[in-house]
Amino acid sequence: MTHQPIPIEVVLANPTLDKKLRTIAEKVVHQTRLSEEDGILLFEKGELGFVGALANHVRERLHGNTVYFNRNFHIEPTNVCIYTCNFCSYSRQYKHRDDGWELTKEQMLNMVKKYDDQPVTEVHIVGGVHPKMNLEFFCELIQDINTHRPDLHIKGFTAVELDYMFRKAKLSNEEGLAKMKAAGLQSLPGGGAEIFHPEVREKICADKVDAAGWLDIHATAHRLGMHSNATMLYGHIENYQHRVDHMSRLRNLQDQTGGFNCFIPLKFRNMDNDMSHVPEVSIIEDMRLYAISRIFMDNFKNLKAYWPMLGRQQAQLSLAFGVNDLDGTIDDTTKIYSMAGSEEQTPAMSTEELCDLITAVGKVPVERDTLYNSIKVYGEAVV
Ligand code: V47
Ligand code: SF4
Repeated sequence: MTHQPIPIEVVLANPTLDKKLRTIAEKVVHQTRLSEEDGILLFEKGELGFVGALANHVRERLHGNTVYFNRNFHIEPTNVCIYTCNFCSYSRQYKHRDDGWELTKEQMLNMVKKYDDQPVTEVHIVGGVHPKMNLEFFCELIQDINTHRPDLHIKGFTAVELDYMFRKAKLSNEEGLAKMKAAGLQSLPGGGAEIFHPEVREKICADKVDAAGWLDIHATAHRLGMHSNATMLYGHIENYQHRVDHMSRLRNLQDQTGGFNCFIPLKFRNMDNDMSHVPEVSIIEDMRLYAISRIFMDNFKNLKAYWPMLGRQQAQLSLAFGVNDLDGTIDDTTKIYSMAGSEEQTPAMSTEELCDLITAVGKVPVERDTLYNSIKVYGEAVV
């Protein structure tokens, strides 16, 4: 069974299709950029089947049947954090640091050495903002990893972590990033973006870097020849306007730099945090969000579903709603989602399992590197 969404021609042949939605569908066929109003209308009126058909059309034009995954592992240096984001289930304040963890450089290097015989291509390093883990500490860590295993792509540190490290070192974003690049940092992950709009940001993560600061760090990294990802934390107190505003700011920066590799919507999970009273959104809303972001973010080549957060089955379903990348860690020890209530309590999936999940819905798994160069095509889709 291929679970193919409705072809866009069938959608357009429906004589009762809403006039404004028809205009949007025609724009998608003609590859005309959607306005922010179009994006909001899709959230307000676009039914799952409709947005899925449009998103699948875009996905097939860009990627055919390919679904990417990569082999990486995560290092989380600490969960001690000076910030107090209300949605975070993972961090511990500095005064309660005995309840959290802080890894030494040696411990982190040993984690890298554990993968010496394995064909991983990337290490992803992200954690809390610890007041004592500074720029010098992380530059040394990156240098040591790079010396030990130069073929490993080092993707690390959200704009939130970098902003703090650079301010503490009294360096500009450009000076700080240049130092980290010289040490061996190659890409930035997409975390810390949350929702850019101040109406929401001030309520959920008031004390960390604001939208302008986040965007400036990514723009500067792109100028220095580095690539990065972008995320959006959705499904809490934001409304459709806030989502579209967020995606629009990212789309504008991508127009200027072309430095983003992918967009990763992150579903808010509500266990054990200060927003536990906020209900999680339904799977239908998740899939509509993926589809609309695929349609709206026309200059982002890749849309990633991060399965440890979404869950395996929903991640598989997302492949019919615009997603073309499952991240796909082989041994993911990340705690940020398991502590927030994701059903993936021990998020580890073998390459075989991941490929089966992809071929079962008629797609072709392709291992990629961090920059989306294909490494290996894994067989044909089961149709
Ligand atoms: O910025 C925190 C999110 C992000 C919760 O670039 C939560 O390849 C849901 O950005 N519910 C960090 N989400 C992780 C991240 C990431 C993950 C995987 C791949 C990449 C990449 C980046 O995690 C934070 C925040 O948006 N987060 N708490 C929560 N309760
Ligand atoms: Fe700290 Fe990141 Fe958690 Fe915010 S989301 S409290 S910055 S670890």
